[in-house]
Order: sequence, then structure tokens, then C-alpha cells
Amino acid sequence: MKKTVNILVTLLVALGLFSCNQGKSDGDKGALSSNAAEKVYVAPGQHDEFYAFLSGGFSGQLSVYGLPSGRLFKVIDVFSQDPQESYGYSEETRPMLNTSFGFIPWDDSHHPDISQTKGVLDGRWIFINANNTPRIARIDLTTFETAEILEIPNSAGNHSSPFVTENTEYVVAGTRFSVPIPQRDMPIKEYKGKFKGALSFISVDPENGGMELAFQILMPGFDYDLSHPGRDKSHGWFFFTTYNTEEANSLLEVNASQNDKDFIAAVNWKKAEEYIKAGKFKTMPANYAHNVWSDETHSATSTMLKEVKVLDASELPGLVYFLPTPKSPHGVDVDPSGEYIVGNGKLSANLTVFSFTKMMDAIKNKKFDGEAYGIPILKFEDILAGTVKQAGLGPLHTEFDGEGNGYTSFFISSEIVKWKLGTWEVLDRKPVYYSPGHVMIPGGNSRNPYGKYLLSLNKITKDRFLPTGPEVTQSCQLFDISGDKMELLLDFPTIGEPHYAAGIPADIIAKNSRKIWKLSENKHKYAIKTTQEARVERDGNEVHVYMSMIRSHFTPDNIEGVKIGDKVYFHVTNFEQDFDVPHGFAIIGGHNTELLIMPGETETLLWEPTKVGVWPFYCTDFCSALHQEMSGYVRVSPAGSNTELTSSLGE
Ligand code: RUQ
Ligand code: CUA
Repeated sequence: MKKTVNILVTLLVALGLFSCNQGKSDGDKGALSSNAAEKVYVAPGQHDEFYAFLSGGFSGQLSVYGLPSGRLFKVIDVFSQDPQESYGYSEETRPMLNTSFGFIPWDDSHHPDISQTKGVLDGRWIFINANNTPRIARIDLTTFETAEILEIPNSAGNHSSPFVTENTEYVVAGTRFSVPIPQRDMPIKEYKGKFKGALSFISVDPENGGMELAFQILMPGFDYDLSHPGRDKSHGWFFFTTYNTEEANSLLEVNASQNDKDFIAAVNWKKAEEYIKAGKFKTMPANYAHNVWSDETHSATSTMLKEVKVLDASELPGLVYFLPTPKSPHGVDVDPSGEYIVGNGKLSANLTVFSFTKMMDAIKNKKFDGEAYGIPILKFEDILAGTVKQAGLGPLHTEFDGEGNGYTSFFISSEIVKWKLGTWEVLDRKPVYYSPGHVMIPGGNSRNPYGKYLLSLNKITKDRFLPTGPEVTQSCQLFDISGDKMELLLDFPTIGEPHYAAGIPADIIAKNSRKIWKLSENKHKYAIKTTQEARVERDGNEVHVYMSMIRSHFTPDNIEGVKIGDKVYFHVTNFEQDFDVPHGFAIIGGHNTELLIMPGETETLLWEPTKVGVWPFYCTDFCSALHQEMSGYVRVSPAGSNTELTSSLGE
């Protein structure tokens, strides 16, 4: 069979019917010449081996794929409104998007990271950052829903976030843009020396995942780009890349590329904890939102918090050290042993690898090469472990396979390069299509990577898929990395721009996945448990409809006595107690969305009728053979009319 296919391809090429696109090497033969197709084929009814969570970038969400198939399972709503799930539209979910700037229905989400215990993925939660209006979200991996969002004060452009420490003690948020702290009206030209950067450490409750802004470290006014935690021997440290150590405030593409080396900031967070304990912090007034979802009330609450503990890095010895790193480093990655810290200088051809042991020696012997704003700078030569030479152009991010190899994305030369830890030799390189940002190996930033697959998250797609006008899909490429050489298996399109991803063996998560909500445990303020409780109530111009739904009717399904000027709240409870039987609710002229309500859950839709008449509502989810019958009417009378408020079913 394979032979026939090969002959066919040769024939087609000869006839000029099979066009080869620019620069393709192994990739184009892929599925035809090897067994790549078999390797990604997941037969109908079978499950994938890994979950992959891909950030949505400018979509603000997080999408869930299966690997190796590349099939999309779900888009988890995080920072953006979503009409499909009524997230950010329903009365219950709107508080999740509250901030100190008010209700913000969008953000730019970059880096998902899965919770860890003892340096190994535990699959309890996944965290993701909002880059624009600084926030961190925690998603519960039993429900695949956003459970909590914490705003980060004193921050602007929360990019180096929210990577987790080995026991999920902390997730971090480093400001990409330095700003006046506290914010004030001042000339932009006075940036240098006056703007500051905050690195935030958010503690995570080991029982319930609850996030709290434990402390912030006040840093010089550089740009803080990415970060990763130390692990194993370097546990207790966190590494942040910086650029614009020039502290330029305009034309950064030139002015922030003057210094030959910027820094990786090595932060000793155990030391920070000591300083906090010893009371060496300042309490700063702040104003930031903490939004928490409750699985009991099926509702979110938003609380504004008013202060934050701040440690000043230039005043507290031993808290932060600078590692000089060539050429505007972007990613910083730590190998599974915790010994090697890889700096990816985005304007460089080489990869700089530091040794944690050497770093600790240099600190112990106080071998410094000056300081910046009171923060000691270590000597480059003293802490260098090695250099991966001429590996490619524009290295951005590195992950590890747990077999002693690193895999780095090269943005400019559009390739993934495999190299050996310790000898620093390049072992393999494969082109990708095109311009990769992050790479992801499931667990590739933990003590225990699952080095079977690698995803290349590409920034540019061009000709890889059928064209869809000026805007084409973003894309991902899956490699098999289980052999000596990487093998391209699959291209698949993605939602939004996937900056980074997190992968995990499916069996860690799948078994804990929730199926329904127990109706008996529903503590929503407007929930009803029996159809006898279904009713309508008026409170001034507010009308509250206590409604239930079960295959295939609403109770009540006829409502009269609503008037123009009323605010009608439909509180709808799904009485089903079976897996995968949601119902929907939508009403004509609604200004927000439908509701999609899971078994045992209550959700609320606000409807403000603008026209007199009799208006239908219906179920939006095809739930049974009588789904089309699942509907009802609301009679709307003129303002001031005296039609009595009533509701009924079957009358
Ligand atoms: S980024 S392509 Cu993580 Cu937003 Cu590096
Ligand atoms: Cu319920 Cu369709």
C-alpha cells in the first residue's frame, strides 16, 4: 500500500499536480512516506494519551486539545466573555471579570502552567496570566472552569507569569512594563531611576487552591519578560529575564538594544519569606480585585483588596542577584535537575547556560561585578556552565525531555533545535512552519518531563492550511521526540494565538473529571429543587422568575404581568441528574446571550423587554427528541398596566 502511495506521489510530482511549498524538507513527505499518520490516529471512540492546554493569546481563553490527535475538546473561558457558555454575560459569572478598572470583558492570555507537587505535575489546577490588565486565573481541572481570578496591583503587562514553584507554594507575576509605583502623574522622560518594576509572589492554598498576593518585590525599572522557578537543588529560587536595562522610554527597538548584556534576576523567595516574617516589608495601599467562583452557590463574588506587602530589592541583601545574559533574553528555563538555567537571548545565535552551583559559589564568595540599584551583579564567566554555539537564530524558549536533552525554539531561523545538556552539542534540528514561539513537552518544565511529544507553537502560518482571507488560523506542530531525531507528525490549527501550552498525561486528570452537579447540594440563592417552588415574584420593577428545566419543558412556561421598564431575572435550574444533559435558555430581544446550564446548576439571565407583546423563549441545546417543544411565552404589557403577575404550566 505504502509503495502504491509513493508511486502515486512521484507520478503527481512529475505531472506537476502535486506542488511542494517553499523550503519544506521532512515535513512534506510526512504522513505519506512514514507512519506519521498512524502515530497521530486515535480511532473513533478511543481517547488521546495527553491533554494539551493552549493559551488563546488575544482570545483571552484557554483551549483544551488531545495529543497526539490534535483534536479540540473545549475552550475554557477565562478572561474574555463567551456567548457559548454565557461566561461574563450571566449574572453569576460577570463578577469574575471585575477589576479595579471596572468590568473588563477581554484580555491577552499567554502562559498556562499546571500545579505541581514535589516538582511533578499533579493535575489539580492550571494557572494562566492576563497580560494586559494584570491578573492571574486559576482553573479547576475537575470542572475545567475558571475558579478564581486575582488582579495584580503595581503591575503593567503581566507577561512573566504565572509559572508555579515545585509544590505550588507560589505562582508569580512579573511586570513587563515598569511604571511609577505608586502610579502618579509625572513626565515620561523622567522614567530612568523613577519607574519601578514589581515582581509578585502569589501564594496558593494547598487545600483549596485559594490565591493570595503574599508579597511584591520592588525592582529597578527594567522590563521583566519571562520567568521560571528553580527546582530540586535550586528550589527556593525564581529566575526572571529582563530587557531594557537601558531604561529607555521611547523607540525601544533601538534604545533597549544598546547593552550587550541584560540580566536574569535570580530571586531567593525563601529569603523573601524570612524578610516578611521579620517584618522588613512596607505595607502599601493598593486597590485590586479578587474574584472567586463557588461550586456551591454556582456564583462568583468579587472583593476589592486594599493593601500589599512590598520588599525593596535594593535595600534587602541576599534577596536578588543579577546574572548578566547576552542580547535581550526572552525565555529563561531551568532543566529537570535544577542545575542549569538557560537564557534565551532573542538577538543572539548562541544559548547561554548558567550553573546554579557556580552561582551559589559566586554568591558565597561575594564575587561580584558591580551592582545595579544596590543589587549585586555576578560575573558572567564565573557562573557560565556552557554555551550552545551557533545553534540557530533568535532563540526564545527551551524545554527538556528528561533524557538529558534541551529543545529550543529559534524564531528567526524557524526551527527547533535539540541539544545535549553538559556537552552543549547540537544533536538535531528540524524546520517548523513558521517562526516558533514556545515549545512544549508535557511536563517539560518540571522534574519529570514526559519526553514523547513536542509541540511547536508557531507565530506565522502562511500557506499551511486552506486560506481564509487575510486572517489565517494560528498553528501548532506536533513532533515525535522519542527517537534520536525529531519527527514531524502533525499540523493542527488553534484558537487565538497560542503563546504557550501545558501538557499532561490524560490519566492524571480524566479520572477526576466532574460529571454533574448534585441538585440537592445546590446553594444558589435563587435555586429551586421541586417544580412546586417554581414561581414569579415582583420586587418594584424587578421580576424574579424561579424556573426549572427538565426534558422537555420549562416550569413555568407561561408568564404574564411583565411590563415595559421591568428588569426580568430568569433564574433557571437544570433538574437533570444525568451526565451530558445540559439545557439552554434564550429569549427574543435579549441583550446578552443564552444560558447553557449543566445538570444540577442554576444560572440567571437578565432580560429588559422593550416591546409590548407576547414573546417566546426556548431551549438552545438539542436535548431530546422533543427539544423543539421545549419553549414558552412571556406576555409583556405597557408600563403602568395592571395585568396581574402570574405563571403557569399546562393550563
Ligand atoms: S511569549 S514567544 Cu511566552 Cu508571550 Cu515567548
Ligand atoms: Cu432542553 Cu433542548
